[in-house]
Amino acid sequence: MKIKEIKVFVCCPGRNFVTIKVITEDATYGIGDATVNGREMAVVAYLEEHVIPCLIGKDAQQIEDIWQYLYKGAYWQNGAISIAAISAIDMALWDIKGKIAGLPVYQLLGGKSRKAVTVYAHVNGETVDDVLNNLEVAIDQGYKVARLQCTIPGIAGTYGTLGKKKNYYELQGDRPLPPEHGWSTTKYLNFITELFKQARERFGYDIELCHDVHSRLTPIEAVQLGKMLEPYRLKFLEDPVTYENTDGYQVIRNQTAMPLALGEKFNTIWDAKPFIENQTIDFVRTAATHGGGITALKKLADFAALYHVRMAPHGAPDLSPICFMAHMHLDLWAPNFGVQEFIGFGTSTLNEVFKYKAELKDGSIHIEDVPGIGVDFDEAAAEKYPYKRSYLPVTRLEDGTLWSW
Ligand code: CS2
Ligand code: MG
Repeated sequence: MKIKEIKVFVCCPGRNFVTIKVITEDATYGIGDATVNGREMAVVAYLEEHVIPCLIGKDAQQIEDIWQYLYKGAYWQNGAISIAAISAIDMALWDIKGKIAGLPVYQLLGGKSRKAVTVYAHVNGETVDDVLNNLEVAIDQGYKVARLQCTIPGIAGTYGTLGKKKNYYELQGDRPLPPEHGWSTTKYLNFITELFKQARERFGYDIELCHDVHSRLTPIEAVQLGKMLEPYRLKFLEDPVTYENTDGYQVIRNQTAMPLALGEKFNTIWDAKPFIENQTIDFVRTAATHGGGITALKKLADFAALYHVRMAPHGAPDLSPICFMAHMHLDLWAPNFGVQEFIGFGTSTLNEVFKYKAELKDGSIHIEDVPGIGVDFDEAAAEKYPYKRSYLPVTRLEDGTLWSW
């Protein structure tokens, strides 16, 4: 079954998304997500100039060979831009294979290991009371796991909270240049324990809690934080330290019992390898769009399982519903699935462009048995929402030093 055409779309139904559609000679098609937040057009150029011309006429059924061809064959193996392109092609080919087989992708991976996919909700606010009131709402809605983030007193624009916005999908339409946010590790460490202390006092230990540090600490500061939060038994602390510092995680690991999650920025299984084989992390956060698609994530899950590391795929709003649904299949299959990040089903605008069926019940997502990945992309609707250049913020310390956002 030969590939006849591959189309690339960039649209902004609230957020910018890069979507591809692979069409075969017999008019079967599959879709994939190639979004790299803030660098969308670089992926488009990579796809149009360097990927698509090489794939026309190739057999759409040979997913593994096409993956190797785009990865090894490029000579320049990794990097966020090229991997997003490979990931999108890979997803689209799994979608096609599912459609040909008449089976949902999780069946092609080996079938279901569980009934539904447990997700963690984003719970945030401007004050501890705000966050805890929102946590009460989440618990009432049936969530079993929640990520708590709070504005830190005295720091402008703290990561992970919504500020004046009501919905995550509003966050990126108005940032044609990167806004600048502040950071102070001292203010953060002086405050953050209170959030989890009060959460446990008010809600007890049945609700599982996570927290994302967004790579803003040094390893020894992360040790301090880990020890401070140990009594509140988090499910995981995410990205305490930037992932380039592999040994830094050993420092944290050796000194606190805090479970660690890492990997939303990993591009390959090789990025994850040292953290997994040295058992310095507990959850690996790699997304299908940024880590090599379904083919690569299946290998990553199998490798992680050998070391009791569980999958907790990234589920931010800058990953499109195609990636979200690809994760549903992987999460249903992976024997070592942990938890899936979830920020809601999005706005009516988003759902006008991406059509899929998934339902949230008791803190878990259930999907319907449809062939392939189970998402459709409405080209005409997408045209109504053209790309808008938009950036993540950058962070500076109080003295002006550039820091990790
Ligand atoms: C975050 C993301 O969801 C998360 O855990 O770290 O929101 C991240 O900031 C964005 O995906 C960056 O594009
Ligand atoms: Mg994160």
